[in-house]
Amino acid sequence: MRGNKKYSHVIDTPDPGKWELAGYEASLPITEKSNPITREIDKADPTQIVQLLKDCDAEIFQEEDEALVNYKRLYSDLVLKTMMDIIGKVQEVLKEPDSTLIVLSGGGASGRLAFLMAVSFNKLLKGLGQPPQYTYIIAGGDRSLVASHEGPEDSALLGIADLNKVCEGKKKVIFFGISCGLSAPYVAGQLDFCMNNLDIFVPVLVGFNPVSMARNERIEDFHSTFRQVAERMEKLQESHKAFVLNPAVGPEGITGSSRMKGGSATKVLLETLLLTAHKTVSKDSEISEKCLLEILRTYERAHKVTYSQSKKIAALVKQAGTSLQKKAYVYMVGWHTLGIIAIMDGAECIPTFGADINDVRGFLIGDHSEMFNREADLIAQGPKFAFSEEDFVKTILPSLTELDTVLFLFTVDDDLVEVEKLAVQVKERTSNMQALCHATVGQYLPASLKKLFPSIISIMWPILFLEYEGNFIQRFQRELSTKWILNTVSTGAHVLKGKILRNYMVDMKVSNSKLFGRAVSMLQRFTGHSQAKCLEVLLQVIYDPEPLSEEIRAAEVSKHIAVATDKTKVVPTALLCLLRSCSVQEARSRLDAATSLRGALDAALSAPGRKRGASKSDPEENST
Ligand code: F1P
Repeated sequence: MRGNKKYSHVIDTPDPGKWELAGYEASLPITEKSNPITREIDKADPTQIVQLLKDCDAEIFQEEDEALVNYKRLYSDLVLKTMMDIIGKVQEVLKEPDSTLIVLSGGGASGRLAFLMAVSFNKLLKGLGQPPQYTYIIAGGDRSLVASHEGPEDSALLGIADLNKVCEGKKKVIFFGISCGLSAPYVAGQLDFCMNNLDIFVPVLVGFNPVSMARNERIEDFHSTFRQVAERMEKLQESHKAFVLNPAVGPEGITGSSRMKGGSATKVLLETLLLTAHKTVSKDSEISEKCLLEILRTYERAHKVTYSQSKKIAALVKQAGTSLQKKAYVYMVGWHTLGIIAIMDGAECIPTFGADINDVRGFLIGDHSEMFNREADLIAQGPKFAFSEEDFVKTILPSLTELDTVLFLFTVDDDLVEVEKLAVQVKERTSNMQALCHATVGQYLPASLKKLFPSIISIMWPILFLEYEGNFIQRFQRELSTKWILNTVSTGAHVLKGKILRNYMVDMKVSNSKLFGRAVSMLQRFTGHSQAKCLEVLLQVIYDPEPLSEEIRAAEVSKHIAVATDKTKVVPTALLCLLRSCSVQEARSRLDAATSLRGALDAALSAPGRKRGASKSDPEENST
């Protein structure tokens, strides 16, 4: 451990990782690098999986090391200073509620977090008797909140149109565009639009790569790349007209899975910033670094408190993994915002692990009126968009079996009679029930509820005597803690099911341009073949049984994605074709016959006669 840390940390923040060294996977942005910590997560047991992901999460709080490449980190002076500058802008808007708006926007997990935070801060305002001042935008609209829908985040023009709609008639708007990888065209378009209308907008880009690593690929319906937009933002930051908030938090435990650390760090950064703005406005006090640090430390504390339950989390990983291995399901029912975290986690398993809709699925118990922009897009729209208590009771409960796992997520302040009622109903169908319960020291669960669950992860939080805004810290901690546990459980369960190779999401869905690029890069890394060859084979698999024509080869990536989105096992099939020099058909039948996808791919990687370079244990050497 380094001796000269600037702040007294709550958790032992790790030493700098190998990924920080200058040459490490140099061609990849941080958010797409593979994390050296989890290189062998595919072979880990549940206890090890929890430990590895805990260590990855701790990197969020790691300090900048000037002796190394010198990435900005969460606690870097520059980041704290940017946060304070943005807080100043947010304060101005909070003081003038008429015709002003704070917009949070993103695609996929980032859009769902935008939703969660808009809901939270409007609730905070409501408690003060003030009207809502926040809104969210998610690529693809409200349906993307509960279902996997990555395609719309590829359109910059759609982003601009959606932004225009919510900002109509507003005189001042703070716009937070979240894209963990500094990559989503949808967000790039919106930020660019804001910069063209600086009389109204203060744009803030939130993500976790340096601007020099922002995506530089052409955007099909736009004139600039994400990087060009981000560079323009950086220039405008000099005159405080735009801001880039982009500390490095290290590569994800599962390569590219920005729902994990990226999502958590988004929550930590923005909640800290917005809460400080509210606190200072209501107390009419100065913004201070001390105030920011105090809140950031509470999130560090949440990491420590959460992972003190590692043993029980590991048991849950094992149980969820067993359900998935037996082709059964993992349902998570969460009260209030914990339900939003559950829905988020389930929806993200679909693109990340090529999971089926019910494999891991979340439901929101409790009132959801006033949460959504267009609730009508979700209610009674069919099984794909089911998310509520009513949906769970009507459609899932009757079909539950002994092989399924049901996880209850609640706090002791929720309606425990209601929790018990649902738990009794679930228990009639499966004994595989688990609970994650948050309590404050001195609060206890009623014995009748306790005895319904074979095991409960009970997280005890210290009593905080705080003023009104400060109480939200407790709520945010519980949410983040739940997010960390659910991310670990769903990731761990899919690792146990054999969906991960080394630390790569080999069975991901090829459902947008970022994911298409990731698929090609993954094929190159594992096979050592050229980009052109990997692209060719990927297209063969996507279009199979149609042979590749020159017209297909020349088509825009969006066309390939439209065809690939609904197909399964695209990347593993392409990988097997390349590794075994076999046809698409043969690769498919091999995968269909295999008990574990990882097993089939691993066997191909270590087959005798395979070219060296393809199966190197050190992916760094094999970097593209
Ligand atoms: C947005 C996102 C991710 C999702 C998947 C596709 O990423 O939707 O949330 O898990 O990777 O992209 P970003 O714009 O926040 O980088």
